[in-house]
Amino acid sequence: MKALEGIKVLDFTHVQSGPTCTQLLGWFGADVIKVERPGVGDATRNQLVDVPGADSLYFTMLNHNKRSIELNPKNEKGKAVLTRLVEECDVLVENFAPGALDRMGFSWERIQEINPRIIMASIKGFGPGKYQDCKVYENVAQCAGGSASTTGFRDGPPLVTGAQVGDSGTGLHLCLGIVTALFQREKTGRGQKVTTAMQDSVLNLARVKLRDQQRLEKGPLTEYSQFGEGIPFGDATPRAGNDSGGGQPGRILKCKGWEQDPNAYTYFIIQAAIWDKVCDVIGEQDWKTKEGYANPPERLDKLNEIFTRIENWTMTKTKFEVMDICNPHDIPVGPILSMKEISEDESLFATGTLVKVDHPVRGDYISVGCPIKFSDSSVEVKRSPLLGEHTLEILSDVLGFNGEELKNIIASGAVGNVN
Ligand code: CAO
Repeated sequence: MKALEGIKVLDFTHVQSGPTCTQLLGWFGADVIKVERPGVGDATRNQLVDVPGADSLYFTMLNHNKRSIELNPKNEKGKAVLTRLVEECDVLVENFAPGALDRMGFSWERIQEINPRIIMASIKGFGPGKYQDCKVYENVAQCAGGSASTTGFRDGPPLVTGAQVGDSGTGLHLCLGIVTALFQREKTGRGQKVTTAMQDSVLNLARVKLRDQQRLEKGPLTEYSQFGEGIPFGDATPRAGNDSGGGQPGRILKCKGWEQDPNAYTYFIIQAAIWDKVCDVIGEQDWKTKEGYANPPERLDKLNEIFTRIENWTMTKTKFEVMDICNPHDIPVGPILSMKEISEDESLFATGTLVKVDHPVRGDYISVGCPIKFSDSSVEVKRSPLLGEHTLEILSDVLGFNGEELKNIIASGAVGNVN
């Protein structure tokens, strides 16, 4: 059995944020019906193309476990089909620019009128306010949500991160909102509107930096390297380089081979509880008792010296040797893994976190599977649909159109070319 078996999702999403959400619902067992513009489809099908003629990895990796119907709701017959889909589905998910769904004639009021049990879930860039009408992409959200201003080094510009906290992060938030609303519907019988703004989701993920903003009003942030270096703080949470956010000194240090390999680095944390072990490992036993080194607060102005010494040691080991030596002592370290190393990690394939998927046009490719594991709900990763691959079966099997009615819908051009 799959957790969301029996739940039908009208997936009106495109690009990354919305598809991340509906892909999760598909993995959880919902029947996800992706509505795409006839002949065009989700723009990502043709973005960053690596195999000419095939759907891009951008699309295939975000649209597993979905069926695709081509449908233009701006056409009269298309409107009728979309109305039937709204009647039939439990959830509608969309991430159009603000106002686009209303312009199609499907406002929240109209959708509720058609199906009072439906949950309508939307992603927008910003919540209500002066930016509510803006179109927003990943990096804009990272900047507006406080991530960029707190990422990077103090003496460099703000940085965006590789993890797609704006798009995929918002999709995750929305997915949680949807299953929560489904849970509430079990008791009330009513649907509701669920909205997530990308700015809000990024801010939620950057909440420790808002914590620091308020701490800063009470005094300097002593765990930031900047404090130990005697550099005064401004009035906003600064960028902290690779300092650890939890208050324990930590840095990224070079490992053996760093001169050739851009990822020959390890993260290294020196918690108070394992200080003696760190001293043993690097051969500085006297630091355990030496004045200025023995106690954490005394070490704050010596972190550059201490980490340089630790790095002299890590540079004699590979990042994996550092892990092997430090882990038995509970010294928190972590190798900086490249995407190449990750994509070749058999243990990730064994858990289903990485999966090999076959695709009729592009052939085999690697994708990230469901990162959430259930003990009593199986997750099967299926390939993404071709554009309009399921138009006919959705029209007939899900919506019950047949005979003349079906012919008229197809002839109207509302559903693209149906073979
Ligand atoms: N048939 C016919 N028309 C369709 C259609 C279909 N199946 N699906 C969408 N359209 C139309 C929309 O109705 C809209 O038309 P109007 O503007 O004339 O009303 C048009 O396609 C464009 O939609 P859009 O404005 O959403 O798309 P865009 O490419 O211009 O903008 C994006 C993309 C992502 C910036 C915008 O959708 C947005 O801000 N979304 C919310 C935030 C978000 O999710 N951002 C993350 C994107 S991932 O980085």
